[in-house]
Amino acid sequence: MKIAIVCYPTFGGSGVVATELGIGLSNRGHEVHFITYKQPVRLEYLSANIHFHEVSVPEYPLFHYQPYELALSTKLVDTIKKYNIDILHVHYAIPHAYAGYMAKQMLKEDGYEIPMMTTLHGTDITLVGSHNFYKGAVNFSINKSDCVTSVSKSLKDDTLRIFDIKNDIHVVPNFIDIDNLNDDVEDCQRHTMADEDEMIITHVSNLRPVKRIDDVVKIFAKVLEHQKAKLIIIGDGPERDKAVNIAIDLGVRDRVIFMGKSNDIEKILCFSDLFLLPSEKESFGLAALEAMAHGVPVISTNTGGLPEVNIQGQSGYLSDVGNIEEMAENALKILQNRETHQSFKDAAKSRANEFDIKNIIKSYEALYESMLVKA
Ligand code: GMT
Repeated sequence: MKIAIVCYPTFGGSGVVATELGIGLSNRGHEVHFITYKQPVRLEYLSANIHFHEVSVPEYPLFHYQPYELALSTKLVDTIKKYNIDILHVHYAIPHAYAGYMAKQMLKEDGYEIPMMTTLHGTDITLVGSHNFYKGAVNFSINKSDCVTSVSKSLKDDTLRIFDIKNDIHVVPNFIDIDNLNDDVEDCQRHTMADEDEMIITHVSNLRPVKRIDDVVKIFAKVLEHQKAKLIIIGDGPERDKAVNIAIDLGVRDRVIFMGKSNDIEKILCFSDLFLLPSEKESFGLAALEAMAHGVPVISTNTGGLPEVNIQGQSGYLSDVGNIEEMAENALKILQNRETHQSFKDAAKSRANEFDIKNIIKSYEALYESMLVKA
């Protein structure tokens, strides 16, 4: 099949999922065309069957906001026609489903029918999409999609609760490419980060308020009262300075390492002992799944889709949002006993294996096929 994928090219989870899906599809012989404003960060190489088409939006002084949707729709129409694309798959409803629908209509004028799949990722529904400024257009474009998927059951439920959705929503969970995990111990330089007797606790996110970075630092400070440890925070975003200040206030600044944005998360996860994800909302929690795949137990909240990924008392523990005390206690429960730690590590890894791309990608292919039959 020839598949056009629209996504955000940045470090966010939806862009990562879209990119990994495109790479996985290309490995299975499909021709994949990424259409977005920058080469996706996880797309390290292009090949005979992976293409990238850049959407450019030239500045014009009249525009306070550059009309990206217009440029994206135009690029979609041109690319779909030029490469004779079979399926359009947009990730993150805003504004991709809307631009995709416009492209579909423009193509129809030329007698070209293309089925569009919209994959809902989370904040496009919960935080941003539900806002009255966007809600009507998001509702409309989800209903105009030929197939809709969501990355968790919880997100499907949220979508049906918040919007007036007429079509089915298929739950296709996020995934991980287990065969291509970089688990090479040669690369695993634990000694560069911590002493032998220190535990390494990790957090990865875009440091936005929804991630509750202050809770990450507060949980860590409580753990430190009983356990020598370092906290590694990977990613960057608006809450970074706040996190630095809280670390200073709590007297733990010298134990917290801010790594910034990174494409080498695997090199940190390989020696991490515990992963913290105390988010306010999380439709799935791809960062937790990536940690688990490396055998890192997860202390998370029980919000959204996290209970569909992290299993209470096995791969980690889940607490109510803001329950810092309990999250710190559970962290210590895992870290302070070698056998317990090992059993959580094993359980995290085997739970992550259930989300292997080999199983999940077939669901997307089956849905693509069904859209082609209907078209
Ligand atoms: O907030 C983020 O983590 C980024 C955001 C995105 O859209 O890129 O992530 C959302 O999609 C991810 C991939 O499907 C999910 O794993 C995240 O849980 C989800 N984030 C939220 O729901 C807050």
